[in-house]
Amino acid sequence: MKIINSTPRSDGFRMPAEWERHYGCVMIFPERADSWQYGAYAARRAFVETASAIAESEHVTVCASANQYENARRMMPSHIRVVEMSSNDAWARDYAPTFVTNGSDIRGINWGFNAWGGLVDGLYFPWDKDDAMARKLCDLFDKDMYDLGRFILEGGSIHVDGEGTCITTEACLLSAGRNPNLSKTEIENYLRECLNVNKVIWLKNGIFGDETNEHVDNICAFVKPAEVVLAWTDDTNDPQYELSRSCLEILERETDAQGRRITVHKLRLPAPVTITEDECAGLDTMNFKPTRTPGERLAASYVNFYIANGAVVMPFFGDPADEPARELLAALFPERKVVPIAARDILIGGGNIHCITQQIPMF
Ligand code: KQY
Repeated sequence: MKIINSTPRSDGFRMPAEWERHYGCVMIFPERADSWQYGAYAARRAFVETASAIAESEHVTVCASANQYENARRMMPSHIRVVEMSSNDAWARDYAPTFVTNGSDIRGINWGFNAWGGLVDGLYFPWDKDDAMARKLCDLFDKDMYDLGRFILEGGSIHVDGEGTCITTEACLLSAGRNPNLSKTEIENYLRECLNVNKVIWLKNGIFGDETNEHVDNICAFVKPAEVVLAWTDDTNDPQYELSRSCLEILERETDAQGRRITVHKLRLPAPVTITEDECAGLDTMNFKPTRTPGERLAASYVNFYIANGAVVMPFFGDPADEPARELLAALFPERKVVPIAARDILIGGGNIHCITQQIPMF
């Protein structure tokens, strides 16, 4: 594995859209007991279901710590590769490499990672093992790497259409805990150079209460060029209403990098999902403080799905909105099977299906 000092743009590499053909997917086996209730046992089952659904149409590699390697190997079906690799938690979207392609080979980007805000408003300390994963994964897949360790970015904070457009949120990328010394223009220039995009659409916010500082992958995702799904509520009393409405206004007046107007499909949210007393009781404390409080609203959204070669793997919350959400995604992805996963145990960790997966483009 070589470290490359130029940029993807200057070398003719670009980040492909998630629906472009994959070689596979990376995931990380959940373990830490202050993220995953009751020792992560139920979360592990949801991870296994997710990995199994994805592995029907692409290679899946699951990274597990030395402590959990044996459990992961036992729980994951045998056609899923399990490798020992240390991490601080299980969010492959955010610290596995972002891969870029030139059409015949791929390279990884290693962004800096500081647990969603470092010592300003990060979610845990330390995060060094997470931060080292992109490099290890580039080595594992024998792919060269652009080292952007100086620039803090998580994979969940960007979405691209593969045709020159990136969507992100100001709440996350301009947050005080990431790159406080860079202006919005400088941050946008990193995205242009590294993802090889010509247009960045800046939404203001994401999902209410999303502890990642409102990653875009929970509120809005491309489903094809010039078409997105947007997490939506019709309840004007819900604090989410204004956040989603502002995104809609921005998307309706924007064009993409090719000058096309953007079609927005509203993907209606479940009723607010809150964590129960019993679930909180199953979480270890962190620095003598609880990591969640009973009644706290979790950032549930159907937008947090993963597009595999043959499937769209989406979260279900046991809500009446589950089925309409499945139907909308099925209509938008007619050539893929939509696979729902009961995702409450992933949500309690603070993210969802998209957050625990990272695609590897075909090479
Ligand atoms: O949503 C994500 N991309 C990660 C959330 C991390 C939460 C840590 N508790």
